[in-house]
This record gives sequence, structure tokens and C-alpha cells, in this order.
Amino acid sequence: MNQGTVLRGRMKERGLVRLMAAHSPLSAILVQEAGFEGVWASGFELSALYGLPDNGLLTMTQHLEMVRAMVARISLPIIADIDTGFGNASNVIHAIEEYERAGAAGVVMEDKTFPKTTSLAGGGRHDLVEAAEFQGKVEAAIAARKDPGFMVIARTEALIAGLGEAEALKRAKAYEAAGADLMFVHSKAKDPGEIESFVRRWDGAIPLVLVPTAFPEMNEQRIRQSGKVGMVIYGNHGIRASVTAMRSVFRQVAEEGGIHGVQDRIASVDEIFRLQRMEERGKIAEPFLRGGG
Ligand code: SPV
Ligand code: MG
Repeated sequence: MNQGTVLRGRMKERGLVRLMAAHSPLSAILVQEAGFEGVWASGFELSALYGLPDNGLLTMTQHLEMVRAMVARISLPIIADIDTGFGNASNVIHAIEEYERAGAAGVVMEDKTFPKTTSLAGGGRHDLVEAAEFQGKVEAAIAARKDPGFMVIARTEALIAGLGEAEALKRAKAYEAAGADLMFVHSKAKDPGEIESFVRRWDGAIPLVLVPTAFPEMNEQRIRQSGKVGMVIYGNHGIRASVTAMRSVFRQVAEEGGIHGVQDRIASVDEIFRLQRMEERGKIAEPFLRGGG
């Protein structure tokens, strides 16, 4: 079954599905083991992994390759963050074909101009394309998918760009009319009020998607209350957790002049072997190994 269909099924069952960000197959494995319903192949996380800002610097190929590598290691549905769709409707068609073929469950595409500015940065230029142009891109995505289960999630950055709630609602309705399966509305307001107000006024038929990074007090219990949100994405907690953990361990080793003090607070080598499924893979190859090879 198509992975998008799997995720749609989980959403129906649970009301709300939870996606955690990953930037590598290993982090995706950890997302799966933690019990989330899906993986968010975040552009922000992958950019950070390369030590670059999330401003459209990575290519589609780089992101797609990472999605392929994740798909090969987990069974959980993966929603790919394709930013602005890498260009116009023609680029979107190509991207959808590639991401669907790669095994993604769907994509999120946002209504910014290319190159976009990362959403959570203070200030920055947040220019949006005309709603009609973005409708064309959503329609192109829908037309390009082979399996109707593949999810096309439209994302408006109207609140991020400071254009106000009326514009955000207008755009969201336009993208729903273009055929989007879900509507992601992003906000970087420190208070959940902005998003909660949008959610209250949303009268569309498709579920909403939220990323509560800027307003963490909006937990799942609170998100569920409206009955209008089908997906919550934890956008960058994988890369942030890894930075905190690595920094702390690296500093301790540097300060203490050895690794003796960190042994008990990091994963064991055996644990990494387990995550690599080393034993299993060794057994698979064993009958075929001949001679000294
Ligand atoms: C990402 O994780 O790449 C996102 C979410 O698009 S955010 O960074 O909050 O814009
Ligand atoms: Mg992104």
C-alpha cells in the first residue's frame, strides 16, 4: 500500500498524526522507534546538518537522496519538505514524480518565492507568490502524482510574512480549492493566539497541519480540541537534540582529556550495532561468503 494511504488511514483512526523531524536515516530510525506516526524530512534540519542556512541553498537532489536513504531504512511514512517546489509548476511536476518514485508518503509545498527565507528567523524577506500562481503549483502536484494516496500538503506563509489572518484564510481556501489534501498554516508568533484564531475561523473541509515550534505550550491535547487539525509536525527537535547532546559530550571529553567520563551517558557501541542491524545483515550475507572475502 502507498505510504500516503497508510498515513491517511492513521489520521482517520487517531484524529491527529504526529510527525517528528529527521535529517538522516539514523534519526529517522529513532523517530520510528519512539512511536511517531510519520517522519518529517525537514529542509531546515538537512540544511543545518550541512551547516547551512535553510534559505534554498540545498538542491532538490541533496534532499531527495536523503529521503531515499530514509525510505530504505524505515517503514514509517515520510512527508518530504519540498520548500517552494524548486521553481514553477514545471519544476513541481518533476519534483512530485521524483519524490513519489523515491517512496515518500507526500510533500509539503509552501507559497513563498524562490529562494525562500527560513520561516522562524526574525525579520527576513518573506515574499509570497500570487495565490493564483500557487494554485497552479498545487494543481500541478495533484496532476503529477501517480497514486491518489500520495499527499499534497499546501502551506501558506501569509502569517509568517505578516500579511494577516484574512490573507492567510483567503489563501488557504484557494489552495483547498486547488485540490490540496491538507492545509499547513505556519506561524512564528510566540503566543499560540495567532494560530488558534486561524484555526477557529477555518471553515474549510480539509484538515490543518501545525508546527508548534514557536509556541510549544500548544501541546497535542490543546491541538486536538478544535477537531480541525489532522497533523502536527515537530519541525526541528531531532537536530536540536543532537546539537545539545554532541556539544555537551565533546566539551566534557575536551575538558577532561579523555573519554572516561562520558561512557555511561552516551549510547554504547553495541547500541549503534543494533541500530545498524549489523548482526541481521551479517547473517544474511554469511551463506554467500566464500574464501577469505
Ligand atoms: C522545516 O522543518 O524545514 C520547516 C518547518 O519547513 S520550519 O523550519 O519551522 O519552517
Ligand atoms: Mg522547511
